[in-house]
Amino acid sequence: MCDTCGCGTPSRRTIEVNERLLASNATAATHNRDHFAARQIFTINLMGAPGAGKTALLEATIRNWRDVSRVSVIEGDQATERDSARVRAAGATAYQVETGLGCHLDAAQIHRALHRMELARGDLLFIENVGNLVCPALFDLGERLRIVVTSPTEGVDKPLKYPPMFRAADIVALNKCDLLAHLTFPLDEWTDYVMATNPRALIVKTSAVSGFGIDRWLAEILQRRRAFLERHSE
Ligand SMILES: Nc1nc2c(ncn2[C@@H]2O[C@H](COP(=O)(O)OP(=O)(O)OP(=O)(O)O)[C@@H](O)[C@H]2O)c(=O)[nH]1
Ligand SMILES: [Mg+2]
Repeated sequence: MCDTCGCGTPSRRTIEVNERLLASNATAATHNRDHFAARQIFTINLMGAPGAGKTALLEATIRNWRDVSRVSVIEGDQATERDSARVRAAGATAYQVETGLGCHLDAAQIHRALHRMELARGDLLFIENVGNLVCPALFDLGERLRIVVTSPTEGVDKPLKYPPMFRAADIVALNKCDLLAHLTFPLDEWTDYVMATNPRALIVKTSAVSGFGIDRWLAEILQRRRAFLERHSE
């Protein structure tokens, strides 16, 4: 059972504790969002199941983004610095949060990370959440954009089985599209499930391995960052 996000038995006490937890998280998230706005740091919360290709997409993004701004990454995993090492090798500044038993990142962890890493004005900041299709959807981190990375090997039914995660998404990236030719994955059906769960989500198809869709992926991020910078310029 997960003690920190309340996916265990919902007794009255558990519900009260969870409400307090989420209220305190919301306060910390607002503080983070103000911090990012004051420094013109466009922040993206990247969520998705373990192995969907979050880090692989980050590596492709960092390699193709260099001239636009610096890219910084906060990596969340239960253990190891492996993903931080990968994004550093691709050219980003990275800070690793090891959550131990925790199944998601929360706004207080992001706040602590902000004060320990060297963020610069105008950075593009990615937060790669702990691989998990459940708990990260509940925790606002103060980000401006929420992206769910998913892949056809996870099966067609994930938007129906994990609606809070897909509902939280501004963008749903269907990664590993290079594998579509080898799998039985009814793309139209999956698209219908995403749209039924969250009609406002934008679907972007990518392959971090072949490079398919990366230009579109970058353009969508660039466009949203530009709008954010216009709103928060002095
Ligand atoms: N064929 C194919 N493989 C991919 C693609 N993207 C990632 N992979 C592979 O999928 C595996 C998992 O990729 P990661 O980037 O580590 O996935 P992740 O979502 O960051 O995983 P966690 O951080 O553990 O949650 C690796 O073996 C990648 O090489 C893709 O577009 N196509
Ligand atoms: Mg990863």
